[in-house]
Amino acid sequence: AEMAMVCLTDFEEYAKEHLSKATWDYYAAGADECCTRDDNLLAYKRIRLRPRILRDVSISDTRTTVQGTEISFPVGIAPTAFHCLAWHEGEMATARATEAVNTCYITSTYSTCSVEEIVAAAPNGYRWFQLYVYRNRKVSEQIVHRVEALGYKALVLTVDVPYTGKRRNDIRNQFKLPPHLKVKNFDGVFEVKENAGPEEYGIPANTLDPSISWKDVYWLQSLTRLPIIIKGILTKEDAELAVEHGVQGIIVSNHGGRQLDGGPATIDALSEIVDTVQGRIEVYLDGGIRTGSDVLKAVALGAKCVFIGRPAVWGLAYKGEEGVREVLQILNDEFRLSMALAGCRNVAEINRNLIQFSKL
Ligand code: HOC
Repeated sequence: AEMAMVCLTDFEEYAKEHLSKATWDYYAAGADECCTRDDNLLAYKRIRLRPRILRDVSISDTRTTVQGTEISFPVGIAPTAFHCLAWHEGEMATARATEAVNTCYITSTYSTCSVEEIVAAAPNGYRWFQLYVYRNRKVSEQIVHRVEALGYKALVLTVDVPYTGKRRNDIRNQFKLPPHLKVKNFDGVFEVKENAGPEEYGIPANTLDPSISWKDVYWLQSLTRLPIIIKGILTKEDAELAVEHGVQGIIVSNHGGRQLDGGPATIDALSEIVDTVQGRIEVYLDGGIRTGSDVLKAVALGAKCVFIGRPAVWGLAYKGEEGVREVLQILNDEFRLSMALAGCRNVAEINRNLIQFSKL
């Protein structure tokens, strides 16, 4: 009999059983001892809620907005690489699922379908594009113009990969993108090094620019009129700099714990950032979301929206588009239920009063 999927970890179990070991290890990877990766989840379990009662929760509305666009609930898809490793239609399936559910899909630079294929697969989807800055700025420039012309609605500048984190199992497995898959967005653009180091995954090597700095935000602004959202901020100091540099949003992220091990869980870093930003720009978060009550806690602490990375990949591994839809649907159902049980009828009613600070 088919296994009934009840919660997100059911998809994790399925993916672990069905993906190749090297693929599973790549997606599961955290840096070094995986302290930060694991703390992303555990931190939610330390937070307790203060539910309100007798507030007529017969009708509940999970809709919200990001950058002025309505989405069905405050959960989108974080950028993760190489979706064709998990499902043959790869990012096209992810795009269709997010279009069907009406939420935001942040397409990874390292997609195994091109941005043109992704947009054609789900023409009405709401999408942002995750951007890295390359040593060869022309490469970044070209992709910015391409995604702008394709109707992407924001650029998510990822700033926490001056170098790739040390992921032990990837090194042991000598993980590489298999030869039948390509980083389609850059087909023919990068030279693929013959003997790329393990940290380069056999894909465009020697390309990310470790010298990027705040002035590159101005460079990016000079290229595009799209909103710029910085992904990878974990401190109030950098949040303030982001606001001062005129960006439109921040994603509090530690790259799923795959970069600096020992950094904070994102939910623990969120409050100082929200306090600093004071509503001047939107603050989002990714990392460790596994249940609807995790979403509720993050929104209560000031995240306008959260993004799921690995759970979407598990959904893909389970059943492609349908699997990703199921993951989002389960999370939506759980969020709606947690909201109601906490006495909130809509997202606007979720605030810090829901959090029991004496427990923190
Ligand atoms: C060329 C190296 O986001 C991950 C990716 C890291 C991208 C590095 C690519 O696996 O977390």
